[in-house]
Amino acid sequence: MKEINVAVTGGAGQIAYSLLPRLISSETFGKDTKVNLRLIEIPQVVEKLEGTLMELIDCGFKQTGSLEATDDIKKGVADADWVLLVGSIPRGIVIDGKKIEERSDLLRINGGIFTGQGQAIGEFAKKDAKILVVGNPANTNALIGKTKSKNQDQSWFAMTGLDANRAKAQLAQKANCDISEVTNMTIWGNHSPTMYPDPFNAKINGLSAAEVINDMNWIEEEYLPLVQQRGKAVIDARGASSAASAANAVIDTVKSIDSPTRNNDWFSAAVPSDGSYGVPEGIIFGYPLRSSNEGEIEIVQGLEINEFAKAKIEITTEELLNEKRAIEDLLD
Ligand code: NAX
Repeated sequence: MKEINVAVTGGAGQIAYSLLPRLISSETFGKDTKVNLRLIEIPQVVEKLEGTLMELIDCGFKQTGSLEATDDIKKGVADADWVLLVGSIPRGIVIDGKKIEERSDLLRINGGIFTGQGQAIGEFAKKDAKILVVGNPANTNALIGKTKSKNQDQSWFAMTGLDANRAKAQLAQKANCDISEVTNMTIWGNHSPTMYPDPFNAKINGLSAAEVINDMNWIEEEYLPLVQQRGKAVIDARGASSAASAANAVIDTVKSIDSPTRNNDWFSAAVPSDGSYGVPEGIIFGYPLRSSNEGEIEIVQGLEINEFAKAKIEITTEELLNEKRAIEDLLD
């Protein structure tokens, strides 16, 4: 059997609880790969991971390798092939007597975390490690982590896969078709309510989804806000944020990155912008991506961006540039 080392921060959180069994079974890395798992938590919580480890042992998967828990990020990411940065400080938490409500405060607090994590990953994870940032604000956290890693050979991604799955599901419902018939979904930009889920380049049975649905009013007034605000709607209904669907999207994203993309399709994740589609370099931006047979990730080029899409992409670009300005000093 091959072996792979996977590090997960936020190991005691609710996404991790849904994610971890699926990581150490055959589901994510295949039947012939043993998964060595390192769970990383903050010192106040790390003891709880003993219980999680017991449950993971009790799953009895053949693909499970060594299991460890630590509050030392350097130890946790040492020799990691994949690092899943799920942990972060949520909005609403009280720190030094102050309730953290503002996105700018959240950016700075989490920015501090991703500074240290990026440095540790750059120094101690595998030379060609892949890193997926889930913890919010995911794109800007990834920007900080990548910058601080000072390691050009590692590949950083921020997760927009849950948004893409949500966007596909809504199109399938509206078109009354099977979700497998919906392909080529792109979430442009930020994992935030400014994201742009693209119904023009998405396809239903190979045709533009927007054309198949043929209802611009629905797209503008219902579809986009529904996908953009889906996270909040889940919190309002469930009293807790999306966890099972987020874990599922982590698995989807890792598999999409690790295996060649099917012909004529693509997947969605945020990567360092390279100027494609007029987006300035220096931010982590949601794009349509393909993974080649050799494991190279490329941004799909040449998609038509109409005036409607252009305006939406500008809004989410502007938000990411503003987020970057708010943490610019952390990028030194
Ligand atoms: P939880 O609050 O249940 O768990 C987070 C865990 O992270 C906690 O156990 C905490 O102790 C740990 N943690 C905090 N700082 C850490 C550090 N420095 N090192 C290691 N662990 C640390 O949150 P959960 O519901 O699991 O969500 C995790 C993150 O995912 C949140 O930031 C959330 O906003 C984000 N999400 C991102 C999504 C995406 O599509 N990109 C969707 C789902 C989710 O909202």
